[in-house]
Amino acid sequence: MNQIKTKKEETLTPLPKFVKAIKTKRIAKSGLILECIDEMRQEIEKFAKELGFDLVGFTPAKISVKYADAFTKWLEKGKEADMEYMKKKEARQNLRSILPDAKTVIVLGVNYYREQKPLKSGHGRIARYAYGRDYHKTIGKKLKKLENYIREVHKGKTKAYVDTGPLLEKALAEQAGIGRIGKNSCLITKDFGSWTFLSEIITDLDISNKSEKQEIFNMCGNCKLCMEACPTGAIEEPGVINCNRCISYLTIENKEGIPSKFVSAISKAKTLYGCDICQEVCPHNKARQRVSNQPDFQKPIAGDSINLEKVKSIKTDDQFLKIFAGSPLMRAKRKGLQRNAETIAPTKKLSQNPKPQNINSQKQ
Ligand code: B12
Ligand code: SF4
Ligand code: SF4
Repeated sequence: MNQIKTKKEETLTPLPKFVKAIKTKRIAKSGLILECIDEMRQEIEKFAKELGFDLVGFTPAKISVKYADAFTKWLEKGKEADMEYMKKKEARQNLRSILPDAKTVIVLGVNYYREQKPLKSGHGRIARYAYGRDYHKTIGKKLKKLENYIREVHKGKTKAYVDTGPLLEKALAEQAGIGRIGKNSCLITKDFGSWTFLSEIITDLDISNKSEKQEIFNMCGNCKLCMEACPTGAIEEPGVINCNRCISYLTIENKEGIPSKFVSAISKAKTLYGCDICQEVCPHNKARQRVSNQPDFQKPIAGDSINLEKVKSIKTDDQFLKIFAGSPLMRAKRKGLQRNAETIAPTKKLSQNPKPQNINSQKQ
């Protein structure tokens, strides 16, 4: 790597131009001459912000034992429901199984908060994250540009994810000082609350803030508002979600019917796709949320609610695709979204054995 050189190497490899231009930093303690790491971090952060990332943090590419253990326990108790992809343990606990020389994870946050209009009668609520274009696509594009920059300018290897790989994203974000995990299990940031998408670039550049202390704000304390507000009791312990009970899982990932014990809660909450309840009640969010200025998130596809009868009336998958192409709602497919609409507002069925009418008695 060209940014770290021992005294011996100093005369051997000429520094590339961009490095020469940067002020050199010497850290005598380790015996190594560490050059321009701070500046490199600053440059990456600056470019990331130009691309529209709101938050940037750096952490060593090693997941702390406390997160790895919590994840193992969560799996052992079957809290992942039917999400088979959550069982990939190896990569979540060892980032070097993804990128063998991994040294640093650059964690990036994007604010997606938006206000919602009061829910109209006959409508179902869409979680805020799914208002417009799918964030995997919009953030994925930004990540590509940042990866290219890191590869070309800083000669680093990279591997990027936005909810697309086997990473413990919230744990990495907490390690990188982007925010703290609350009892609702969401990563709550200082600047935007938990209305923040996370993404990461794993790199072989050794540029993490190893010595920097994370600024910690007072988290949950005695508050339990999210646990009390959850309509299905899915936050079973502080920071632990049982997906089998979570409306977000039940209305998005779940491929089966909605279990009857949750029908009344979903019908009452009118959550057609996803669920924001445990974030809406959080005092940290109330104090920090700011409407997102990301151009990509301004244009509605699903919007903040949908008429339930309209959802039910979609006849074919092609029709569904025409309405929701590019939206996160594609994940539930027509079948899933219509199941959710039926759960909130069951279609009145005609009696299966209608009484035969006496033709003679019919009024003319
Ligand atoms: C699986 C998954 C889900 C599942 C399970 C959610 C969950 N909490 O695990 C379901 C489908 C329910 C779901 C729902 C939602 N999701 Co989701 N989901 C994921 C995914 C793919 C993996 C999460 C995971 O690894 N879970 C396993 C458990 C073990 O991990 P964990 O919650 O991180 O647990 C840690 C902490 O609880 C902590 N911990 C352990 N003990 C204790 C004790 C205390 C006291 C505390 C405070 C913490 C703590 O250590 C654990 C290990 O890391 C991530 C993307 C990713 N690759 O990380 C997105 C992700 C977490 N989801 C996201 C979003 C936006 C949502 C929803 C808001 C969507 C919606 N509106 O419907 C909801 C929120 C529901 C909620 N309260 O969590 C965002 C969260 C962003 C943020 N700022 O937190 C992520 C990061 C996607 C992204 N790239 O932006 N999701
Ligand atoms: S997303 Fe909804 S159902 Fe899931 S834990 Fe939060 S409040 Fe409960
Ligand atoms: S609602 Fe209260 S307990 Fe839940 S995450 Fe927010 S501060 Fe923590």
